[in-house]
Amino acid sequence: MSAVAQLAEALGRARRITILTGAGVSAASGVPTFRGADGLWNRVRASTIATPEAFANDPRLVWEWYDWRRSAIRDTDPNPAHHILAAWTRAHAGVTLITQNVDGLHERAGAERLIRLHGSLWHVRCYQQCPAGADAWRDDRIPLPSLPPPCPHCGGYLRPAVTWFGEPLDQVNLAAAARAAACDVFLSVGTSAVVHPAASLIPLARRHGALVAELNIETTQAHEYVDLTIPGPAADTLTAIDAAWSL
Ligand code: BJW
Repeated sequence: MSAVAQLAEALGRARRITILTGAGVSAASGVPTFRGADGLWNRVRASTIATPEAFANDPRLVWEWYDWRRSAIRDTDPNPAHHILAAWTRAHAGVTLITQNVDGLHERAGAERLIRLHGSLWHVRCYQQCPAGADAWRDDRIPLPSLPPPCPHCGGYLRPAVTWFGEPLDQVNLAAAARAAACDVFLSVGTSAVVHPAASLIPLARRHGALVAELNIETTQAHEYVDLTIPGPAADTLTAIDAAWSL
């Protein structure tokens, strides 16, 4: 039996299904991944852009980079991978989608029960964590009026509401993701599985007894925890699984 057929059969039997996505899911929409030959971290060093220290050192430079990404992503659309995953969340109450992506494409495809582990490019919060500005809110203006944009509450700086290296993930979201790892089938889709704690969900699911499948164009560091590897672009593989799974 093919890996797609095996997975479709397991999905058909499963009560709880959890799907972890990464940048590879948005690649077909034209959103660059982070690692690999054309990855963002090949163009800029993560330490100079995606850390609290980088922002403290040069908030304008960091905001210019986020402003550029926001304007590039604004013109992209969800691809079949986003649409199929969103349809699964709507059709099956046991499906939970966990994403590391900050691009908003799962939301635009209409995903339900979405856990955003690394925040959102389309949200901001007060860098100084003033009482009124500490919780993130949506601000999708492009371009922003000035860089760095001012906090409307205290006049300090706003920052993108994303999770940088060295910052803790939102604990409520992380706890929800860890609970969702206790599932029957766990899919890891389009992530290199190198960034923790997101990548730790894969072995966690395995410890809970889930069948773990990886959908990726390459083998990743998670391969030792994976029961089924389905190579190929996420949009194609998910289309094949969707056709084989009588949901
Ligand atoms: C396709 C495809 C197609 C292409 N179809 N597939 C344990 C061990 C080691 C290190 C650590 C650890 N725990 C913590 C750390 C440190 C660190 C970390 O993980 N470092 C490692 C890199 C070594 N983690 C952190 O710092 C995290 N914070 C933390 O742990 O805090 C602890 C703490 C507690 C208390 C106080 C203080 C601290 C935070 C991590 C934040 C990550 N942030 C980023 C940037 C977000 C904002 C932004 O976008 O600007 O998140 S980095 C970047 O990597 C982004 C992504 O979400 C994340 C994951 O990347 P992803 O999605 O996997 O993309 P790629 O590019 O890596 O892979 C793409 C994949 O797609 C590839 O496999 C391709 O083959 C595939 N692909 N096309 C299918 N068409």
